[in-house]
Amino acid sequence: MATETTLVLVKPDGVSRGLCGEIVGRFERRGYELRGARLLKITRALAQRHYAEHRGKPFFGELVSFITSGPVLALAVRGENAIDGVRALMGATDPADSAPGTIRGDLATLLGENVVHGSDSKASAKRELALFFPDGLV
Ligand code: DAT
Ligand code: MG
Repeated sequence: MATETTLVLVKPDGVSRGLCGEIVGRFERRGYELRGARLLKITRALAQRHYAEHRGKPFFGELVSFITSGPVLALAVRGENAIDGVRALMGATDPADSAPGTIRGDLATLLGENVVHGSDSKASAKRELALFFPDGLV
């Protein structure tokens, strides 16, 4: 176990539904610390870089369209074992499989509109934090 920082995005559906406070509150109540926060509209170029691992998959176009459809809230979230811990609070990728009590299990029903993104490994967190917080201060 170690102190880690991870990237969270409240996706456009979460921002437009007014869920930022609810989602940030869950991370804060668990004991994680906010180290950075930015509300921004992602460009197509940034979306394609962020989701580079999914390039070529059938849903890639939809994914890029959705994540660029409105503002997102990008968060740098820090704490003990934060990368896996944040993913656990988020729940399974498909809200149909997300347990009640998780963010997706409580707040989403659709795979394509699943409210949050969280980095899935140390390497992803480093890469994704650099995309959204390029000044390196988080
Ligand atoms: P996660 O967001 O849990 O890390 P992922 O990285 O596998 O999941 O996929 C990124 C996003 O792409 C996911 O949040 C929702 C969407 N997605 C994943 N698989 C999909 C599929 N089979 N059809 C449509 N959208 C999908
Ligand atoms: Mg992922």
